[in-house]
Amino acid sequence: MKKLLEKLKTKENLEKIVVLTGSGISAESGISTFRDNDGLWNNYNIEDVATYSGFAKDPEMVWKFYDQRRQEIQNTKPNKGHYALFDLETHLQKKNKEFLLFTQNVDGLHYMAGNRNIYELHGNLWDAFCINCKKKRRLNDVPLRVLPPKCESCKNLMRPDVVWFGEQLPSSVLDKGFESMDCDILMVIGTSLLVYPVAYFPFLALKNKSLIIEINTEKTHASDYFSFVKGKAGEVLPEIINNLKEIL
Ligand code: BJW
Ligand code: ZN
Repeated sequence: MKKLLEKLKTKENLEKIVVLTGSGISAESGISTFRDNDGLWNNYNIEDVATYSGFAKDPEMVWKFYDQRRQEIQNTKPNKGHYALFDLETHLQKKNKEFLLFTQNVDGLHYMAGNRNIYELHGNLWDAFCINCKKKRRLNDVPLRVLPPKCESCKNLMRPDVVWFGEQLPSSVLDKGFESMDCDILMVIGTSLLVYPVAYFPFLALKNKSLIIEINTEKTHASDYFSFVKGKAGEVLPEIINNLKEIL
């Protein structure tokens, strides 16, 4: 941390700050990550619940998995890490500088914290769409009354609007992500950087000579290339962002 704060003091003319978050930022809100010891992928088989073929085999079981996660998330709130990012966006807006927040999270907590310039790379747990006519629906009922939910228009099966393994990310969001890596600072928060194509983002920013601040409770495979700060997002982000605001 000390090293990073020293480095920040030498920076000037910073105009564009980009943030990439993963499930670690929501851990302090009580939401499970995927690959930590108590993570979701230790308790569920990815093939069964996070691929289209798993869904096609047993839609009811997959919907139960997502409905249970929505039930867990409905009682959670953003934490200090989320609010620090809201503070940063508000500050940059006042200064007429650019702020973009890319998240792999599907929990919607960045919206709840107040951030607005958000790009959801892996979808959102509260949205569903019809596998036939693609009509979208916001899922307000928790738990859902009918499982699996059916399309109001064509009566076909709905699916969660999340990105499963083997599926393309929404192209407008992914393209925006790739083009935004020409930033002055990229903050990479609470992600293992094990899932592609998002895991390429920081390496693109590195190529573009951005300062990359990685915040994580553990080093990742990429930490040695970045300015790594070890700690919980909710604990270290407020301090980093307060220091950043002084130079922005
Ligand atoms: C804290 C903390 C605290 C804890 N503070 N930190 C090579 C190149 C390109 C692609 C591939 C490739 N090899 C394989 C692929 C394909 C695949 C992939 O990447 N697989 C890898 C596992 C190897 N990728 C895909 O399939 C993607 N699509 C794609 O590539 O399309 C192109 C294509 C399609 C078809 C044919 C050919 C090409 C889609 C990926 C979709 C991922 N979906 C999920 C599920 C979403 C829905 C749901 O939630 O159920 O997204 S998987 C899961 O992982 C979820 C997350 O968004 C994602 C990332 O996880 P995250 O957030 O990083 O969590 P963890 O648990 O891994 O890490 C948490 C971190 O937080 C840890 O580091 C902790 O230390 C830290 N932490 N507490 C700070 N308090
Ligand atoms: Zn339909």
